[in-house]
Amino acid sequence: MATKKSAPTGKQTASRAAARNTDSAPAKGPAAPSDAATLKAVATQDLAASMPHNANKLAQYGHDNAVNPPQGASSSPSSLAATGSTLSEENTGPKVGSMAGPGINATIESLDRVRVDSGGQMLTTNQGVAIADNQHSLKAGLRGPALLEDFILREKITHFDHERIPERIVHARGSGAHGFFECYQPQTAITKAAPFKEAGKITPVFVRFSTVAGERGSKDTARDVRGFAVKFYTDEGNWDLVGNNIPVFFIQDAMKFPDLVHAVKPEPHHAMPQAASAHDTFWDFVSLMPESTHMLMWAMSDRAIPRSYRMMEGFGVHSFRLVNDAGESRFVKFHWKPKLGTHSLVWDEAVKISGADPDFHRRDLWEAIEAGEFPEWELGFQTFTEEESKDWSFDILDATKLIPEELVPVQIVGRMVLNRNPDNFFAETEQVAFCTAHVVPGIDFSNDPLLAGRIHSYVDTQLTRLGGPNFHEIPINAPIAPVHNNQRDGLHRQAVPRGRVSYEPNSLGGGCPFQAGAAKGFVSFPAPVQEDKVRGAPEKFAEHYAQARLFFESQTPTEQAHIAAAFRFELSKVTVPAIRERMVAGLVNASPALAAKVAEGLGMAVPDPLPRALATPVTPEIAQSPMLSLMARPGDGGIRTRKVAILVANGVEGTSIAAIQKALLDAGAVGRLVGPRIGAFTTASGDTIDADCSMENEPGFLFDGLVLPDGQAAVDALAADGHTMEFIKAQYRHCKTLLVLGASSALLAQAGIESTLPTGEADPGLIVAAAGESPANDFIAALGKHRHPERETDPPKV
Ligand code: HDE
Repeated sequence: MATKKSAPTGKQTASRAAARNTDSAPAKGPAAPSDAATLKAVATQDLAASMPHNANKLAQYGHDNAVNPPQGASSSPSSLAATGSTLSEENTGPKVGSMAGPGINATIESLDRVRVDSGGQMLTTNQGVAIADNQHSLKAGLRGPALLEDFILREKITHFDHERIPERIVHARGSGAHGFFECYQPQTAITKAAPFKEAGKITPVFVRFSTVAGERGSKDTARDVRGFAVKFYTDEGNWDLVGNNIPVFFIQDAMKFPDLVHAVKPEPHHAMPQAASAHDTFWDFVSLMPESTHMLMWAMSDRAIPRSYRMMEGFGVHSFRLVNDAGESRFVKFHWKPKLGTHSLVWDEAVKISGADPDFHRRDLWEAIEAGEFPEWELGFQTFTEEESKDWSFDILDATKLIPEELVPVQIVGRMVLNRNPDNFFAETEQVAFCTAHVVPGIDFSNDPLLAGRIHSYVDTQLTRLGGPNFHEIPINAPIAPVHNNQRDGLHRQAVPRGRVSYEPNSLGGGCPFQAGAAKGFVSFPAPVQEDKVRGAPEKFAEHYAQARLFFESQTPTEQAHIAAAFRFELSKVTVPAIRERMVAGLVNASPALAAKVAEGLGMAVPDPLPRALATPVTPEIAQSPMLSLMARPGDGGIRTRKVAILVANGVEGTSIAAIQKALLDAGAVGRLVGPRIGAFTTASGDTIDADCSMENEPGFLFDGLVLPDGQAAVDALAADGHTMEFIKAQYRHCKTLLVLGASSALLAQAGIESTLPTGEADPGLIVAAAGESPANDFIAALGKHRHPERETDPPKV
């Protein structure tokens, strides 16, 4: 039934007409709302009028404001209509969803929003149109030409054509995982940073480990620095701790980074070698950059060939600042300490693994997480003041120097657990964008000139790599803290901001979003700056060798031997003798003993030392730092996640094999049955066992330990297969643990392996058991040592 409306008065009609205009309005707005449009006009007028002047402006000057900015003035509208974009904003539907509540930015809600599960679903185009036939192009007749009209084919091929994005210029090869950081004790006395506010506080993280030099498809086990980048999704914004597994760096100033990277990357004329520093241009550059010597010691040590991402330390490298609520600041160096201890490969092993399994580290991380063996690190702070650091022999702004743990102990503040593999490598691991500029209140920068360049570089590089300025909205990069600002538009924009205000100050948005002020917002620590504008480096940066020596002299003899062998290998690959000579001349300044060893290995005389930039050597605070040795952190001696090969063939003595496999599984290790081929084998007692890998598809150096079985027929079969000898020799040469059961001691003899060490003492990694003995416990204990370097000779005997 139609209702009769009363005729509008002239005044109402005028104000309603005015409220429907977008280009002019009378001197006075409507006095009272009579419909939605006038309500919006009234509310807008009231909101603008509630800010008769810019209250923020009055307090914007002077030092006090600079260090303690106030929160911005804001006012709330009487109706959300005042700040909305449209009158119809409250219309909801499956496409537009329901209107975001005040202050909510739906683009940063749970990733479920963007997760896709195609289970039980039919194929569609990107427009959601169901595809009837995914096998054929559209043609004029069964044997006729393909038609341009085929939008389904063109959409599919066009998308495919653009499926690759530029790889990272450095750290292209990497693997990632989700997890959390848990704070042990509040650190509020030294920092107000969100993750450290309460005991037990959980902050989600995403971590990406990487190599530096190789391209995206390169091998995992290259000799290289490893990236260790952690994105903390804190409730006060994202904090990225973009570190490495080595606490120092090659260069002191960002100005030299492109030179360093050009030198280490494949040489520009023939694009070789891939993922390797063992070539002319790298050694040419670093031998001309004596500040690199310390980092080279680390890069030539076994730190550069980790056994697993799970078994390496991480370091923030630069000095950063912590700032507390009272505005007080201390410097800090960040450390990640792996619960499994620090363990590495040996070079011969790394080279071989790179052929058999270039994804060795990616696979290891993935498998451990899928198996519920969640990798874990503890986070430590080394904190110190400017005053304390003044007298140190090195400058804390120099990223080629570390602070020995014996000088400033590391305080453990929490732990990080990685407990979830990404659902999709590209969407998460490839698209994640770390940036040293991503800090939160409570964390700040030092004036390290290397760090300054990084603060710029990371966002800049993503603009090309991720295709524009909105990469922060890609789900893996989006913070869980709400995002509200007046940045707008750009390629691939996801957020749909409400209203017409995209500037500040404003009154039409009630002043929102308003500046947070010092109480909640990020305020740079007001470190005084009062010097000449110069391009230069401080005096202490001229010292290049003291910490290289400290590092070398803090290593065990085996580690020192590996460093010398790595220099020998790398420099032997250099084709220009003058470069080799220059490099060894630099090493003389760091360690004459090391230089002599390297020179001997290269068949050259020890050259005169390079001239030093600093004539008088400094006296370092300490001469040895045992914590710099990989051996300082053996882990708990357990064998969880270690992989052990148990060789099998027809006629194998099955009972002892089953007992060992069970004992290994009970201890958290993975014992795999490896046969001359995969598939079923018959044991001596007629049972069937199944080999799930073969000596061909999983060679010996992929395993942490080896069990040689009892059973004469099996031993005979294995003895006749050349792979068996390679298997045994690789295990032995790489100082791993071998368990030799019963009849298989003949295989040891065939491989030319002595049952004792070169010294004549018993080999702790070689457990030989007579038939019927059950030496599982001895084997597991020896395996827990990871390696038995006592066995090692250079060159290897086997
Ligand atoms: Fe990086 N570095 N870097 N770097 N870096 C990049 O950023 C750069 C440096 C590190 O898993 C790039 O997103 C400059 C030190 C890691 O995605 C780029 C300088 C340390 C990762 C960049 C340095 C690092 C990168 C390439 C000298 C250890 C991988 C792609 C001033 C503290 C992060 C990207 C990931 C990646 C620049 C030196 C660690 C080009 C200019 C020192 C772990 O922006």
